[in-house]
Amino acid sequence: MPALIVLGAQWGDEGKGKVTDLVGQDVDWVVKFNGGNNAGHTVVVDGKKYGLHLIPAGILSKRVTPVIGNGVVVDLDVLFAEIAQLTSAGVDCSRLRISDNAHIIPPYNKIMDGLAERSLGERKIGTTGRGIGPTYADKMNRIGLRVQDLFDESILRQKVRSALEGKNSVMATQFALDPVDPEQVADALLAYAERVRPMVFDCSLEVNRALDRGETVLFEGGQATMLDIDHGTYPFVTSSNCTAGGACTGTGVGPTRIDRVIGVAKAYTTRVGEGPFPTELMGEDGEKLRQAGGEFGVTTGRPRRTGWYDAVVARFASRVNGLTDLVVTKLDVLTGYEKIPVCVAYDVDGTRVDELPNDQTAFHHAQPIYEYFPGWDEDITQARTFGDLPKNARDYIETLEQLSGCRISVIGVGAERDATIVRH
Ligand code: 2SA
Ligand code: GDP
Ligand code: MG
Repeated sequence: MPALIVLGAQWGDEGKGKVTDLVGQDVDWVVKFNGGNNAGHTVVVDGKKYGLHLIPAGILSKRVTPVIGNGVVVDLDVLFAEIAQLTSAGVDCSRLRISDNAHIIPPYNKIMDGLAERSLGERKIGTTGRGIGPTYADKMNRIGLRVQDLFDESILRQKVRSALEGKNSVMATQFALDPVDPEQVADALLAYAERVRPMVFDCSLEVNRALDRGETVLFEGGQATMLDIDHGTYPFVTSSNCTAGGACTGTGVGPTRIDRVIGVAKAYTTRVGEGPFPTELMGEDGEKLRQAGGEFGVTTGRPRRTGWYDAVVARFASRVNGLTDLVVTKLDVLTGYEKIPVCVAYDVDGTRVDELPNDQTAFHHAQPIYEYFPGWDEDITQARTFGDLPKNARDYIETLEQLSGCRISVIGVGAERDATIVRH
């Protein structure tokens, strides 16, 4: 299995960090291909909890070279704060590599993120406020700053000045804010240059060379399929390609080199931020699942919206990513329910729909059609083989597998690295 992608199959926080860490024990490289410090992964190893945002979860495995690919957006303050935090927790960060083509999140884009949300008012996206959207917008607008610009002062200064021309005028005219001084921004970024330099490399060249040598590479996706800028619930999405194609564009590795695409889904569903969510539970029922699953944002602490497993979303994720495997996490959280509903299709204005509607209004109107499956009361957190699970839990997994159109290879029954059942 030389090259595999691990990505989110729902709206994020499926437990990709844990899966990457687990699979990362057996790979040589972990390459993050999209997103930035909007991501939040909690990984628990030997009872110790690590909160990761920008640095790939592979950092926790000693044999891995962790890489921040060209598709990632990098906040340098966060990068060095995270390195300092991990180092003080005893994690060796000296192997970290960063693509010279990765884009930098300049401080003014955090301001722009907040202003954009303010302007949208009730139609706001519910972003993490980390400057992600404006930085990807700058990239597409060809006014972005790349890591390699840190090593050419005059180019960097010129780029910051020209990016700020338009933004300062928006800030002044629409929000009565003082202009941001381009020279101060450039000074602050340039101050990082010599610390960044030893980490910088040609991601495409080196990762392809590693594959040529027969080394194994895990491509780590941030956010998730339903938050993908092209395939997600636009405009309530993040600003990058979180789906499998993003692993190629975000690293410079061609699709013919990828062997497996692993989607991670919870045994139920969560979403943080605004936007449609057909199986969402409101009130007490939603709160019960939130508490049972500890569903609070790792980056912002926001309570996550919770709901039942949506097999329509899973089938969609299988299709757009070409999934070879599904990992279902947090099965333990469903212990104690008498009956577990699973959304098998939608009712859209009186018509049954089996595939995810592309039409945004249809998706906003989608009502879940549930089938109900018997639950279990036994504690399953110590189960380590499929046979250790109670029959109803096994049946639930087999039902999800059949409805999702993808084999379920791995099941999570707890946050710890070893609280995992490998099936195939
Ligand atoms: P942004 O900041 O521009 O990427 O926000 C756009 C939408 O993408 C969602 N988004 C996320 N959804 C789930 N988890 C994310 N990471 C953190 C975590 C979230 C947190 O792991 O818990 O701590 O709040 C993440 N990052 C972005 C976001 O909610 C918007 O809907
Ligand atoms: P990511 O963004 O996809 O990496 O997911 P997060 O780390 O944001 O959220 C997943 C949460 O679930 C984390 O707190 C994990 O420690 C936890 N977790 C992962 N897998 C399991 C599991 O199988 N069972 C339980 N109970 N918790 C899990
Ligand atoms: Mg997360």
